[in-house]
Amino acid sequence: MLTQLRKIKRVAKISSIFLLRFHGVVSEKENNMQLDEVKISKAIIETYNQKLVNNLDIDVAIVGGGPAGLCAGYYLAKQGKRVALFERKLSIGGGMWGGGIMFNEIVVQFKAKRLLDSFQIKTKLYEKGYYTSDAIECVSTLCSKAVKAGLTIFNLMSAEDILVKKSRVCGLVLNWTAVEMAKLHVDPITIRAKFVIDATGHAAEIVRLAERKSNIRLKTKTGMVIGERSMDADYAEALTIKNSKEICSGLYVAGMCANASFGGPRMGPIFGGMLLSGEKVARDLLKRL
Ligand code: 48F
Repeated sequence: MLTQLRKIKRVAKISSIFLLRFHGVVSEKENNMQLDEVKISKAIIETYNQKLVNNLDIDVAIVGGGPAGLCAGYYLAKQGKRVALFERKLSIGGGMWGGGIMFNEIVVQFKAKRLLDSFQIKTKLYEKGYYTSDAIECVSTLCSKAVKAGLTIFNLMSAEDILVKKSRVCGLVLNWTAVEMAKLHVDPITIRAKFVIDATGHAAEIVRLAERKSNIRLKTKTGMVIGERSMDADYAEALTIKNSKEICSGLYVAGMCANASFGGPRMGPIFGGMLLSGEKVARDLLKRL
């Protein structure tokens, strides 16, 4: 028995030495390799292509990579849902980078502090009920956590239209932002999603498309986009969360878009409502997916 154990130990030792040496040889070979420019291009094209193809038919498509969209994406992806976010700009983060008047600090209220804590984003108590956080840490951490949870982000892509079947929003019509900016006559592509989230901020672009191009009656008081009201931070923060819901079949609103659609006020550089709104929409959708 003892000799058998010794034999097993010796075999394990020899194979681990062999594996280490083999790995060493391979990594040394890799280290000394010449880079091929065409291979670099091929790697990018093929990998991106696969990423895009994998996201043509998904559970949730989010438009807008501000705090609300990122937060919704994080919670959905964390539960294993197939979710992609499309952002018009090169950078993700929407209006969060600039804090208030380009002073890159944001304020969150007590109710939302738990979210920043859960993302391990540092907060500082300013005064009872008011916490500040570094805007750069917020955006970069939120983005990193969301991607690591499984959210696929496509930047530089704009949703120029929606896919509608029998008055239900069931996908997005997408084009490169560069095409949009240059006003080139290039047709877009379409993706299908069980649900779409409009997280486009003040502009509420996707909801407006549903109303204007498909004559869809929205679940607002007027059946149409009511439009954002002037500043009232406390009321607006509470209302954002209440307004974050399905606005017409297949389409949810989150973040500032929710208030712009339902006629709530703006709130300025306090971001708790945006994060809580993303969390709420994700929670509601998880019950339906
Ligand atoms: O504006 P934004 O940050 O929206 P949010 O998540 O947060 C609002 C706050 O930033 C702030 C506020 C806080 O109190 O009031 O304004 O509701 O992010 C919206 C993102 O959507 C992108 C846009 O570039 C921005 O990054 N976006 C807008 N329309 C489209 C789009 C579109 N059609 N396609 C793709 N992205």
